[in-house]
Amino acid sequence: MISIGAVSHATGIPVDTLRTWERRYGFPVPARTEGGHRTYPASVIEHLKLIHAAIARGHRPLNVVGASPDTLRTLLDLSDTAALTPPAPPAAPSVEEGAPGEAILSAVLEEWMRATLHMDAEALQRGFERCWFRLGPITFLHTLVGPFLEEVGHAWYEGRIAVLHEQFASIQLRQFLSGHWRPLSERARGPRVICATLPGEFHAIGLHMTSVVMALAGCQIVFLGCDTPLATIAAAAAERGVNATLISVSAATNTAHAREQLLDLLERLPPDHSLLVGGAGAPEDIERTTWIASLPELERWARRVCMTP
Ligand code: B12
Repeated sequence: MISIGAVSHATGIPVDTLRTWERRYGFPVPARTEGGHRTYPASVIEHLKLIHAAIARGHRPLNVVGASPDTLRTLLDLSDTAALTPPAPPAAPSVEEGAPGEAILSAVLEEWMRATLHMDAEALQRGFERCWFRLGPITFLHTLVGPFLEEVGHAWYEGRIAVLHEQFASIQLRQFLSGHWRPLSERARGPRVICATLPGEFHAIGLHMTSVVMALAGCQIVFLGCDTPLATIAAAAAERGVNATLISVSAATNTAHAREQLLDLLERLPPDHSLLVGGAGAPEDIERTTWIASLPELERWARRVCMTP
């Protein structure tokens, strides 16, 4: 076990930064000596060096502090060998944090569609991971995941892919997104929020996307998933420390029917419990319910509640 000073010396990361990361991202977590001083296993040094290298290549601490050594190694490899997509037109912007250009987007979507058609899980996961780190989670969700699923839907409609490909892409995305929000949620210390869809609703990806946004802001996710009976949601909401419920309603759901279900749910929830709804089929004007129009708006809501003591 080594001291914080020794870790700082070996990695080049200032002591204050190590303390800030611990507070903000829950990593690195020290043991304490009898005198209360931080002490770390020697293995943390290699891990921190990988994080340091990722930040030096332009990745944001939010995205890399606490990522596993394997993920970081993959990321660094990819940063070094670049080549996100097949050769882009010379004037195309490179994929950096922020909104990527049209040419890059269509090349990425093409690459993901190819992996879907070949049912190549490894290539698809690698493609997701690379863009997640390069664009940052919110831009990744906003500019790539939605258009990808739309393209999957079109391709199926036009007979370019079969139902099994659509299912394959959807499972891969759910796996990828939950692989990211679960560790964030485990480290989070903000309010506990239930995430569910109403009975009869089987579209889960919107729910995983909202879970990513909330876990990133610091909320703890209580994931009940799709097609959840109202009684189950109400029972979870009555648990100690559960402050809010988020319901995702897809375009496939009839809005009037969702309204009836939500009114029924409201009757069953504790009086001081917050109910949030969103998604293309969500009703906008139910009393005592907060309708949220978009993922960036949800991010603002989550950051606000996480900052409220
Ligand atoms: C994958 C998929 C399925 C899978 C779902 C697998 C799974 N476990 O998730 C399966 C095969 C189960 C399925 C079934 C059906 N589907 Co479907 N499905 C899709 C597909 C391809 C992707 C859906 C998806 O995940 N979208 C991803 C996210 C990005 O979109 P989203 O859910 O709208 O969420 C976005 C926002 O609304 C927001 N959001 C979502 N929730 C929340 C919550 C909050 C609080 C906030 C702030 C934001 C937010 O976040 C996302 C960011 O943009 C779409 C095509 C498409 N273009 O979306 C069709 C689609 C949604 N399905 C459709 C239909 C019709 C059906 C079925 C009725 C088909 C049938 N005849 O059986 C059934 C209904 C099942 C049911 N009862 O729920 C239609 C709906 C059309 C419509 N307007 O009515 C679509 C659009 C396809 C189409 N073009 O026809 N489907």
